Amino acid sequence: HDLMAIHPYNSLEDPYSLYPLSLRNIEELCASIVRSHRETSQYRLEELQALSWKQFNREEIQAYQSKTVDEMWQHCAIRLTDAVQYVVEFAKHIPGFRVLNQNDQIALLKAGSMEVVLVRMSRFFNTENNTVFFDGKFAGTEVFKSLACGDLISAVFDFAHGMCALKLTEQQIALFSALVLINADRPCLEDRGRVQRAQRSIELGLTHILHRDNQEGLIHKLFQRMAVLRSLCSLHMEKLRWFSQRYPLTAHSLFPPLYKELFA
Ligand code: CLR
Repeated sequence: HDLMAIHPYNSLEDPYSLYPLSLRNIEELCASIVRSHRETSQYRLEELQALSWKQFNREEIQAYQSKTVDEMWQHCAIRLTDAVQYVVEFAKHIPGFRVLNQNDQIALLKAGSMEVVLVRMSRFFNTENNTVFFDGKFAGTEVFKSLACGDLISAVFDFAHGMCALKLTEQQIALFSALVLINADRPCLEDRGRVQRAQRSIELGLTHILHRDNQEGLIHKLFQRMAVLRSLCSLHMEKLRWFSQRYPLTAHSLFPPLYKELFA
C-alpha cells in the first residue's frame, strides 16, 4: 500500500488504478461514497422522521385522483427527474465514476439512475402506514391512482417495504447505491474493464463495512434486491412506452428533458 505515498494525486483521482487495494484505500473509498450520499440525499433521516405526521387528507388525495392520466404522469415525471438529478450529483462524486469517459457515465446513468432512486425511496418510506414522502407529505398508493399503472406502483411500494425490512444504515445504503450504479454488466459500455475495476473496489468496500458491522449475511440479500430492481425498471420502461404511445404530445413536449434523455 505504499503506492499511495508515491502517487498520492493519481490515487485520489483513480484509486482503482492501484492494485491491490490496501485497507486504507478501501476505507477512503467508503468514506467518499458515504460523504457523497449524505450531501445528495436531500433530507436527513431525522428530518424525515419529524415530517412523518404530515399525511395527505381526503380532499388532497381526491385532487390527485381527479387529475388526468397525462397530468399526473407529467407531475410524477418532474418529481422523479428531480430525484434523478440528485443521483447524478451522487454519481459525479464517486471516485470511480468521474474517471470514466462521458459515454460510459451516461450508459451507467441510463441503466442505473432509476434503480438508485428506488433504493433511495426506502429512506423516504414509512412502513407503519405504507406511505412515501411525495410533494411535501406522505402518500399511499391511492395517491398515484390516476397514473393508471397500479401494478408498477404496488411493486415499487413492495420493494421499498422490503428494503426497509433490511434496516440498512446510511453507510450501507450509500455503498449499495454506488454498487447499483457502477455495474460492468450494463449494456453499451466502451471501457468495460475500467467499470469492472471500479465495481470490484466498491464491492470490497461494501463487504468491508458489512464485515465491520457484523452483517455479512446482508450481502446475499442485497444481491437479491438488485435482481428485483432490474425487473422494476423494465416495468417502468414498459409503462413509459405505453404512456408515450397514448400521449405522444405530453411525453414529447412536457416531460423534463433529462427524463427523456435517460429513459426514452
Ligand atoms: C425517491 C427518493 C428521492 C426523493 C423522491 C422523489 C420523487 C419520488 C421518489 C423519491 C420515489 C418514487 C416516486 C417519486 C415520485 C413519483 C414516484 C414516489 C421519494 C412514483 C413511484 C410514481 C412513478 C411514476 C412513473 C411511472 C412516472 O430522493
